[in-house]
Amino acid sequence: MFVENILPYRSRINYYRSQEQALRYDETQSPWHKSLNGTWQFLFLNSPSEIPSAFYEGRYQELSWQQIEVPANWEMVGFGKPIYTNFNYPFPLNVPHVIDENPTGLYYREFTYEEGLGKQTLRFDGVESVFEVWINGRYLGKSQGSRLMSEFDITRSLQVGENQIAMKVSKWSVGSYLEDQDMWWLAGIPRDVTILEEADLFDVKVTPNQKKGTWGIDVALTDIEQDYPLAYQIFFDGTEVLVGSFDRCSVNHVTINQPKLWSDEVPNLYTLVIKVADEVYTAVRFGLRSVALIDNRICLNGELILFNGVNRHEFSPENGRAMTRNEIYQELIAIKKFHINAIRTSHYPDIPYFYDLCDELGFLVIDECDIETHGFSEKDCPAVDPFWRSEFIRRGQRLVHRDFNHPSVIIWSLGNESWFGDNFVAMADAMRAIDPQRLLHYEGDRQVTVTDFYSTMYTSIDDLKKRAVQNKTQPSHVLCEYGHAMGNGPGSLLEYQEVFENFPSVQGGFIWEWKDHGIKVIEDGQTIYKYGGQFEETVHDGDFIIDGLVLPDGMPSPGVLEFAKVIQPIKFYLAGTQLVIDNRYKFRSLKNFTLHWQTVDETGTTTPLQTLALPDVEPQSLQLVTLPLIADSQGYLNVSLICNQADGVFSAGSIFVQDQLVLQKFETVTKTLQKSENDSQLIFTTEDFEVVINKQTGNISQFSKEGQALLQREMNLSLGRKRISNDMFVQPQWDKAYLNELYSYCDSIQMTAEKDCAFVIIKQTLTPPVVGWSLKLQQKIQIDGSGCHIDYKGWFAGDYPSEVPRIGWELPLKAQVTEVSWLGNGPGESYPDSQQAVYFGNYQLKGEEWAFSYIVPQDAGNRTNVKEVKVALKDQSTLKIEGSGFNFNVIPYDATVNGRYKELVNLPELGQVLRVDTKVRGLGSNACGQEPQERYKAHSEDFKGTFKLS
Ligand code: IPT
Repeated sequence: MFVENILPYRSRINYYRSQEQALRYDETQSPWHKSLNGTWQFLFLNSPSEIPSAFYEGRYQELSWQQIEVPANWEMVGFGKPIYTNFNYPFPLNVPHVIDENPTGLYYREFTYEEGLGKQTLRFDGVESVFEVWINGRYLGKSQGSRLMSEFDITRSLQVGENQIAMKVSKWSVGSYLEDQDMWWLAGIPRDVTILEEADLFDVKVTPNQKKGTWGIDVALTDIEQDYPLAYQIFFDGTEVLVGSFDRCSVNHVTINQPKLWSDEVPNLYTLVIKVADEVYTAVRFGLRSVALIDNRICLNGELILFNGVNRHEFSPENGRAMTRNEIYQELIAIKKFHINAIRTSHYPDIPYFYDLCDELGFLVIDECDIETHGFSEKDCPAVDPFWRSEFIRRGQRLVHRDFNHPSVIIWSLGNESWFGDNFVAMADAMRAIDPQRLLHYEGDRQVTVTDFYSTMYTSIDDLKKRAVQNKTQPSHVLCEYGHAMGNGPGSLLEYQEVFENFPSVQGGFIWEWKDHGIKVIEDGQTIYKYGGQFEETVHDGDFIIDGLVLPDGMPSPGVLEFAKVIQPIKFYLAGTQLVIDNRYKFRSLKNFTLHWQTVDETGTTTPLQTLALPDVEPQSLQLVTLPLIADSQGYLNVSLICNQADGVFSAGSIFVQDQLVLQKFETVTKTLQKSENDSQLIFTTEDFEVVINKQTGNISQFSKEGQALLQREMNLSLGRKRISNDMFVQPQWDKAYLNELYSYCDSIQMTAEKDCAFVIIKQTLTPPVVGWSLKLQQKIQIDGSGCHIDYKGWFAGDYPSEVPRIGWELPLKAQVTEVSWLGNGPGESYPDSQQAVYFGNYQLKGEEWAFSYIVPQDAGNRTNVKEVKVALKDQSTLKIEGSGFNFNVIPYDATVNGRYKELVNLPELGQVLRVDTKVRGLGSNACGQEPQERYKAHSEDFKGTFKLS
């Protein structure tokens, strides 16, 4: 019912006449490749029942033909009309029947055939949606699966001299039930038709592999009667790096010395050229790369992948799905220029040339099968109906075979929006049997039963974080669609990106979608782009097809500029008077860039552009760069990296990345800085200060001033406070969540240190015992002669309480506080909803005067809107804290408020704990009345703050 006489599935093989030709990898230049693209005779009918008998009887000359080009979707060249639906089917759901009103095209052409090699194959890269084919009047076979390759053996059908080929193509088929993608319903022959001259090698499959530190490839050869050995050569960058011969008809292992790995960042490609017979060569381009789950995380060459991707439909406003090579090339160049690293081929396999370019340019591809049954209800969807089982399996197998050799394809996707059922289970098994290496994706597999990771669409940031508690046994989460780019949009991309970058289990996503697919029409001399409902469709979904980051003609929208900035692989920060460059690439260092910079003051006046040659910056590392002039500048700093020479798709002289930073007023105290490190600590020392960072927890474990250590134990971010009487109803929830006992793990530390400054980025996870929630924290710490600057951001994850008593840092001191002087609200205490009797100013109090003493001890002593505090300690040391309006408090050590002080409370002499809080909950009257108003609560939302210790 689905296919007849098609050849067994295999890779999309091509033959060349010489080794040089094989290396050029352009099948269209090979004499063993005869294209049947071009002008065909065409007869367009409203239904297959109108097909004249002369066609079936091979009396082609009797028909009154029109003409059409192949490849083309016939609706795009004046035959029939396109229909746009999102998930509704434009025909009745009556499986397996096909309506009689079924636009059908008869195709016919003649071609000359000269004797070639021993075997001839007729290859169709895609016909929508079903076709039958005749050679010289004899029926050859049938196929469907619109975006899949079908091949037929025509060795015995051809004759030397003139030949005829005829095809019947229909828009609707039983296969259409599986092709309900959100796109235009189009028909015809939108992809290449080719006759291949073949020698006796049927298939070559190259699998990169890494064993015990060596890289190589497994080459699986499938032949028919081939005599061995077969000579091969391997080339890299046009140079032969290996020669040898394959001596058996199965899997041959080849080791590759000095391997150059493939990645989306550095797409190194090798070419394997096999001499199959005299003047017959085949070539496979391959990349050495590994794709694997490591602790459930999706990794490329051992490094965590972050998908900064787009969904891409294959569509051109002029040609529909019959995109030309040039259109595909221009589009991929544009995508690459926006630093997008991944493409999901929504929702079907693309034109083969697309994958060659992805290998070459460096994209991570989720290669999606041609299955979507969105318009069915879950109960009777094809995924659960045994009728469709074999076709699900067949489509999966055809996809994996066809694209097997492409390094860019790292994940197979079973399809889109088709619910879930046994047919997907069988399909996944069949795909893994052919390719056990790559990972499987399918969004409909909500329980991750056959797939390798969890995939959802348009999930809210809150829901992403709810699921993202740190747990190695939990499958990763990828948003196969998010950021709906319809019309003006999408927004909130930065907030998504922060979650992707800080939660290793959330590995990024794919914007819906790259391009608007309007159809270009010239009306009254004006170019317009039509969408659903503008072609007299009865069922349609309007402008839901105009939902891309770029317009139909490729014009970038503001949305794509925003996306490119948000995902930029290089970030910039200011560390006082210096610039920090953060190279987030996993595999490529930054070489050959010039930094351009200038400042912009509050009136918009810019300083002249300055340039600076950049030092090389290693992948995943930070680099401090001194910009001498910005010391007393105010306003903004504009920076950009300019390519000194062509860099991938970027031409020499073009802007690679850019940013604008806010200049902070900065006290410059230049003191020599020393850095040292041991297994558990990073230590930074200047003449006046020493900062020690605990590499296990990621916290500052000691801050010393003039040789005197101030901290009793490490600083830590905490949420608890001693119960306030009016917190009596909310406190039990906080206790249940173990809010007062957060343990800290360091996820990563990055550092750059120059002679007078160090800059450290620390990512941490804070977790309570027992319960399933956590906090992600990111600290940027700058240490220099003026002290230690801490800039932090945090995100709640998992099943966390919706509000907390406070959010901020505790600094457990060694010695008693004798005096506090501060600039902020005072002199008495204040809380967010109780601040009328305090006044901003400079104040000073003795340690014992700090907090009001309630009969029932409870949290007291908070000061709001504090900009600067000086604390004098009993051991004669002092500590200064500066910030912009924080909450400040001095409290006694109390293990019930911070479980981490348990081991300290019995010490003979203890200091106090300083708090520098970004949020504090108001007081309210809830013991008997109301909770604090919402605006005075400390909601468990993303938070941030900055302060300086000196
Ligand atoms: C989702 C589809 O997968 C995609 O093809 C597109 O239609 C998109 O929506 C909307 O533009 S499905 C939706 C029900 C989330």
